[in-house]
Amino acid sequence: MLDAVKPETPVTADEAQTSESHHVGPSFQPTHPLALAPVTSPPHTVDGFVKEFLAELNTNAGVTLSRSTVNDQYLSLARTVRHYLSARWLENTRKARETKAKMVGYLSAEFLLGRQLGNALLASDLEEIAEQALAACGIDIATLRAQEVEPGLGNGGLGRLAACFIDSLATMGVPCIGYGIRYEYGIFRQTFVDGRQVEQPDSWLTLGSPWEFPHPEHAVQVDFGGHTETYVDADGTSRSRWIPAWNVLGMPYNYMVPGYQNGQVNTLRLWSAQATQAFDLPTFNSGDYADAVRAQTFAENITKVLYPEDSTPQGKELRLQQQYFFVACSIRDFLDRFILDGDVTTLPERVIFQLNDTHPVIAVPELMRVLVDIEKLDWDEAWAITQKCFAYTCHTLLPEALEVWSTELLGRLLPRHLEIIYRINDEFLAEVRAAYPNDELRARQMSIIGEYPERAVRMAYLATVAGSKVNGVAELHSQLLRDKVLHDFSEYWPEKFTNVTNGVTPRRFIRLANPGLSELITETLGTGWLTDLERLEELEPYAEDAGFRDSFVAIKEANKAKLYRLLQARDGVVLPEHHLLDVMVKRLHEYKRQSLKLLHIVSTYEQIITGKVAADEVTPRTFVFGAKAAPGYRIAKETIHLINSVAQVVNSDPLVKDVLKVVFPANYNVTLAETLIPAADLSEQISLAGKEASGTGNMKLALNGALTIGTDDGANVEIRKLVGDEHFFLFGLTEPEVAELQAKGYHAHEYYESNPQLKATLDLIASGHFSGGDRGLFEPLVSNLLYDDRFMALADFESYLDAQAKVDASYVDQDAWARSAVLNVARSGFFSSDRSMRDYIDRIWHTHPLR
Ligand code: 26W
Repeated sequence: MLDAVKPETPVTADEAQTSESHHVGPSFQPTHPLALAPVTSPPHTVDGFVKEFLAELNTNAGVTLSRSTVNDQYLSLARTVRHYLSARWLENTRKARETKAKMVGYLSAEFLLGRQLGNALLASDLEEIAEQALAACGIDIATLRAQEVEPGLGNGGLGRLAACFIDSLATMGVPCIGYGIRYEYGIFRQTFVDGRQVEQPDSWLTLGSPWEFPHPEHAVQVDFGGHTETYVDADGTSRSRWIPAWNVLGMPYNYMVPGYQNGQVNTLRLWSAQATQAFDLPTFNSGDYADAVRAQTFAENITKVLYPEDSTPQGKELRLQQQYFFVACSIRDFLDRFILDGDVTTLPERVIFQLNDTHPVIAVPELMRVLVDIEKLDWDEAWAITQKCFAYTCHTLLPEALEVWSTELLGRLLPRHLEIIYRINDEFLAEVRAAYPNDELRARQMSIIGEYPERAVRMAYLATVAGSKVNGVAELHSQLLRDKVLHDFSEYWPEKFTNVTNGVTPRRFIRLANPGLSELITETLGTGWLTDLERLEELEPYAEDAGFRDSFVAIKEANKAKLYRLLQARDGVVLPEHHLLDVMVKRLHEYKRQSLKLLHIVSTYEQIITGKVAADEVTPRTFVFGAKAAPGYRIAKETIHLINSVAQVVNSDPLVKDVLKVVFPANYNVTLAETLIPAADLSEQISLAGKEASGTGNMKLALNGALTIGTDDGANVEIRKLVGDEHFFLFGLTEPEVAELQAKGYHAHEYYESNPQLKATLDLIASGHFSGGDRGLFEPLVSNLLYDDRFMALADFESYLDAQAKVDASYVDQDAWARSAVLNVARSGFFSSDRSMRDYIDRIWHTHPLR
């Protein structure tokens, strides 16, 4: 059946390669003065903007202002802002190509971009002009901002980090192309039905996407399936070639990545799949209409939807198709558009491809295939080039999150790539055996090919063998990669392993999300801090300034009020003022321990309703959750259900007298984060030590003046070191203590037995108190904590509650709290993604800004 739909075997992608043929070529002699003039951007004036906007509305949207819809106006506004950036964009790309600058090729299956309009207006310094121009047209720009649908082309941390990184590289003027996938449907929209997560498709493209530039003329053909054969070529060399069974076309869509008011604009190129031959006329004429378009549907499926898992790969064939598709397009595209003289041996001087986790690692055998099979380089020369062109960032510590692809599936989908991986492994193991003679166990341990439970390619090992550098995303994480996850490799290649602690872009997560705080900082320090964030340390003395603290607190209160207005408008939730805002926003995962947060809430509630403490003795708190669960992750979805059920009971229990509120706004995404994070007082970073690679929400919250309660995990360790122990609520087992307890054998039930408050808390949940008396509903979750508790929530319960008691006590002294909050901001400048980029450039990429 399947074979029928696969298009006939055309020439291979490489033979069909369309190189520069579509450019106008040498005979192109423009004469008109305008055609010779450099591309300019429109006048940076209100009138200039009005003129561009109305032209867009009338000529592009084809409507008059008076008849235009909000969406017409939004699309026209977006396109108008594009005009102001495109001149610089074209100039940048030209300069990068002509100066043969070394570029960063950031390969990522996810880019969680967030809304584009605000950032584009900021980057092009058009905020005021646009607001005035639209007001002059009778339009409130806020209405148009709200019209934008955010491109949810990512799951969480990894995808958002990629977006922060390309923003920083553009702002630093470093030439970079982000390469990824243009999913037709991004991360699902989360709704709650009776407190349970229900996923809705994310049709983000329905109303058009004004920020993308399709370039069908740069389409790339990508092959799949088939078999390989060896042959002897003209000069007697035995070679292999791939005879693919089917192919699709990769359509590129360019997105601008504007630097912050520096005239630099980099490119994000996202690929969308479509059938090489969209429509099969003979089949159609034979009356089988469905069959005639099946190829198109089949091809489009490849980039139809983002896989919503962010830790447990499902090993689905379509996922591998997605990974190979965007990687093959990207490598072909880079060679076509930047290696103009066709001399691929110069590639290492022209690009460093950063592998954003294992998802794009199939790029390694793909480049080898192109260099050996197409460019006819010999293996060793090709391998030397490949090793210089790649570097690998690992973003996880969970063994189950490390991708492996069965040789059965790889051999079927990408037969030539499997051959190449086998050869890479053979040559590598020969080296290992030479270095560790008669230590076959080590060779088997380090082999890229694993044998159990099935023969499979270990993508993290392939990335480590091929990459020039391997880095973790926080000091503790990178140390654990060296000591545990990739120990054999770091022992063999110590110099290959490094660390680059994550960062976040201050443009989006301070300037755009928290304009009040930004103004206060600029009033105090002047401008410049937004691209040199460690200047925030100059705020330290102001922590002692009561006036400054008052302004700081007033801004926090205003941000809270803005959040409350949003939650009331969105979900009809009315929240009491003057509550400590306790925020836990991140993907729902057991290792992140939303369950421990829940135990704290239920324990506090239990003490009030049982009279152990009087409601008015408790520091009034509003607990805010934001979290999506992977649709197939049962325990995560049950935890969401329990959180919503606890919220319902606590929020309506008169005994609690409003001192506790629990809210869980659905569909946590970048846009909601931009309103939530500036309002937070307390940042919950409570993962089991040794499980969270870094975290980036922790950085955003600290930079917006929230105090952190957290374990010594991921980047929390570096946040605590910089802000100071007295301004951080540390608790819990350390990573070595966790390892020791795991080795000794951890029995969660013992903690339940030995801690009466923990017992009372779990018993209350088990009693059905939050499920209308139905004891069975949350029994699986309770027994999972009592008898499994893989992430030791019960072991850290007591220490966590002690830390929360310290939080309660500290918050009473609002001024001392404000002082700590100011110092958190002042001492968190290190967590700018600009600093991360400087580290990547110094330790891994060795590129530099465009001169
Ligand atoms: C389905 C397979 C899969 C496996 C892992 C999909 C996505 C992943 C990502 C690596 C998960 C992820 O987002 N990791 C997070 O990366 C952030 C950026 O470095 C870190 O700050 C977080 O600690 C880490 O969990």
